[in-house]
Amino acid sequence: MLLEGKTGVLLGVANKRSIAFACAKAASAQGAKLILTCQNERLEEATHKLAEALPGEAQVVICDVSKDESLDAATEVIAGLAPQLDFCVHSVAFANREELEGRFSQTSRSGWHTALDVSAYSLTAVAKRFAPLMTEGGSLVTMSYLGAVRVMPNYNVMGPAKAALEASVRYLANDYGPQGVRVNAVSSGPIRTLAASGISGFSQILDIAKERSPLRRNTTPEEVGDATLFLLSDLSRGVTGTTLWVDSGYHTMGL
Ligand code: IMJ
Repeated sequence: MLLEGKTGVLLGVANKRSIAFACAKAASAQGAKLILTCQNERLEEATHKLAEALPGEAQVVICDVSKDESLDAATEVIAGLAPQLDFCVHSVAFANREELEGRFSQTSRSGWHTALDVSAYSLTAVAKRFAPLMTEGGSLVTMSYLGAVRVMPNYNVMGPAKAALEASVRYLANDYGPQGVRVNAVSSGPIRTLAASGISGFSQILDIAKERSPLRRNTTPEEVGDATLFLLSDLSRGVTGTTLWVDSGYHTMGL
């Protein structure tokens, strides 16, 4: 029971296939008390159903990471639900659909703003509110992708967004380290989730990852959940400010 007696918040549980839900399952199975967030009231019931599917206790709180007022309200509710917070999984990203095709060089100012705001700034927005609740130390984990450091077809503005996210992990780790709050990212291999739906060429990307990665298989949500569990637990107490690759080793190959 690696997370016995601990309470954590998970942002980005959209459905059963979500990486955040795999993290929730892994954490819940290790005794954690969970708080799942959803963007608005419209998604509340579906999120409750997901919470009920977990082995342990899980509550639902509305939190739209693109709105300071929503983040403030959610923080207040969370502070009331738990005497203290121990961990948070940030598994949120969004870019306008039209930015995820064609040439990166054609990115619009508003497309850049939306992608960087929702996918990168939101980590800092969450950290500044939740870290003060982590009075006995804590662990914050976010999700990244190879597109942060290499060019991936159609990933476009999400590349700079994930690069900013990974840089933010380092700066947040430095800010919150003295109070025992660790901040890390998991860089997952491609997985067919809602965030990959309708992305042109995604099947080919999965095939290539499987063919060329050292482990010769695709990444599963369970693998990401278990690596995240490690980063959330005290097993990783000496680890902060880093990106952990969970991609069958794909990133290490030259060709
Ligand atoms: C997303 C776009 C292009 C290529 C992609 C992805 N590859 C992978 C993803 C190769 C693995 C999924 N990924 C890592 C993401 O970060 C996805 C972010 C995303 C997805 C959507 C789809 C629906 C939408 N906006 C989005 N914004 C961000 O409207």
